[in-house]
Parts: sequence; structure tokens; C-alpha cells
Amino acid sequence: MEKLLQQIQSLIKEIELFETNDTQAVEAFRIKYLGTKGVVKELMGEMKNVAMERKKEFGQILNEFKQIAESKYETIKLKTIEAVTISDSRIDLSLPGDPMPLGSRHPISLMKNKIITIFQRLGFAVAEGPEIEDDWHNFTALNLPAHHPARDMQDTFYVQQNPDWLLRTHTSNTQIREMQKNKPPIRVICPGRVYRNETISARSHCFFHQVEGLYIDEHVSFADLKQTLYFFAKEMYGQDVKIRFRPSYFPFTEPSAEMDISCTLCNSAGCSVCKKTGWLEILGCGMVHPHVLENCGIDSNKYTGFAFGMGVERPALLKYGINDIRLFSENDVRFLKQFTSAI
Ligand code: 2NM
Repeated sequence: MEKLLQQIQSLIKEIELFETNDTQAVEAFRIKYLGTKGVVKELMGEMKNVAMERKKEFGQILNEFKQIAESKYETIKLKTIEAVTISDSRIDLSLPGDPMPLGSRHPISLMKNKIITIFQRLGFAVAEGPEIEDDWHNFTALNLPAHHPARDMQDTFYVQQNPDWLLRTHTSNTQIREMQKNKPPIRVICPGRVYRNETISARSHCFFHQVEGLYIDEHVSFADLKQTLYFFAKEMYGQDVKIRFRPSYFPFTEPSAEMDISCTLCNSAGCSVCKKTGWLEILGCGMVHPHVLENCGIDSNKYTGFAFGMGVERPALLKYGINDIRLFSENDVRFLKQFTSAI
């Protein structure tokens, strides 16, 4: 035992005095002291020869020795790394750094943000809501009667565990929630992803993106709706754009309309995109139905409002000249990296 302790003492001295800048010597140090056949392992093997009552003491000393060897190893390893990095003449410190691969915004995000920004300038706030919604917020509150075809299993994805839950079919659910939460005046814009059980093709997908808007206050009129959407169309498609409204039907608005813009591609001359009509349909809109206001606790005798909704995919296809909606959700980097935020 005494002999072993003396041996450890001199090994400690040896370790303390050891210095090197050379990576190979560092590895040799590790093998010599800490390797599977190294000094530490060898000394552990001596344990069996130590008298019973001194085993504990020897164990502790051996442990300390191991730690000294390990910490020395870490120190000399770090030193060589520094030495190599700083002094190795093969490294040219004046070289430029490796370029960091930079991602780009998704074309749907670019288009969505462009729409949002225009309405933000008019004082609309942005609100987001849940994509998994209950039947009431997605349908009932919006004046969609129980047997309305839009509720059909063919159109709506229901959650298997609970038939009251579904994937929202529009972002109006968020407007319902905003009306429940806030008192008029309410000016919100609700962007987000929506789901409909449609066959996937170049023109339609089972999920897509919408931006819906809502403005509620005293004396809000259809004239306000027209001017707001005309401002939007000019900001979005250029100051020379023309708009027209066609009567339409939505259960949640009365009256309802569809808004067209003059075809930006052929300057209204008639082309394949506008199907020779000179007009492109870009959004649906209308005055919020009094039932919807009452469903959300808003007095429909005192307040009126307008709402509108538009898809994001179709304007993005038009703007970027893309011919297949599926490209938006394939995450092919060669496709995605072509779009910049300079729109
Ligand atoms: C559209 C068209 C017309 C709409 C209505 C509402 C709400 F919640 F206020 F009733 N939100 N969005 C609306 C109205 C949406 O999308 C084509």
C-alpha cells in the first residue's frame, strides 16, 4: 500500500509537469493515463492487493488521481486547439466566413402580409384564432342553419373523437370570437389557414389561406364597404384598377356581393385568365347579417357592419405566374427560393 501511494505521488508530479502543444502528444497522454490499458486502470487492478481496512482510503486517493489526470487532459487538449487555430500557417484568417444559408419567405406569406399591411394602414387590427373549431363558432353563429349544405361531410373535416369539433372552413370563426370579446367599434382582419374536403388538383386544395375583414360601428354602410375595398384594390393592383360589385348570397351577410377587379393581365381586353370577360373575381363581401351580430351579443338596432373575405392562393398564382396550387405546399426549396419580399 505505501509503495502504491508513493507511486501515485510521483505520477501526480509527472502529470503536473507535463506540457505540450502537440495533438499527438495529447492523445498519447490520454492513452497512457486514461486509456483502457492505462495507468488509472492498472492502479484500479491493484485494489485487490490492498488490505481490507485500507481499501476505502485507497479508493479515494485513486479517484483524486483520476480527476487530476482528466483535468490535465482537458487543459492540454484546449491549449493545442487554440495553438492550432492561432498559429497554424495553413489557416488564412483573412478569408471571408462561410456563407450562412438564408431562407426566404413563402409566397403565400408574402401575399398575405401585403394584404394585411394595406388594411392595417386603414386602422384594422390583426386577429388570429383556432384552426380546430367547434360547430357553433364555425357555423351556427354565422347564421348557417343546421342543414345548410356547407356543413356537409363532403365539405367539412370533422374531428373523429368529437363530432362537435371540425377544421375551420373559413376564418370567420375568429371574427365571431372578436365580436364576442370586444365592444364596437371593431375593426379586425383575420388571416389564416382554412380546410375544405376537396379533391386536390392544380386549381384546388384541401387547405388554403384566407384573409377576412370586419368593421362594426354605428352607421356603417354599404358605401363604407365599397370605398374601403376600392382603396384596397388600388393599393393592391395599381391606381388604375377598376372594380365592380355583383349581387351574391352568403348566409352571414345581407345584402351580399362579389367584387371583381379589371383584369390586370390583359388590361380588360379579355384573355384566358379572365376567361375573355375582362374581369377577375377577387373577394366576397356584404353587410353583416343582424342574426350574426345578435349571436355575438351586439345590438343590431344600434350597430351595423360590413365583412369581406378573400383567398390568398389565387392572387399569389396570378402575381407570380404559377400554374399549380400544389406547389405551395410541396416545400420544394427550388420553388420556394425564387420569391423575395420585394413585392
Ligand atoms: C366572406 C364574404 C362575406 C364574413 C362575414 C363574417 C362575420 F363574421 F362577420 F359574419 N366574417 N366574414 C364574410 C362575408 C366572408 O368571405 C368570402
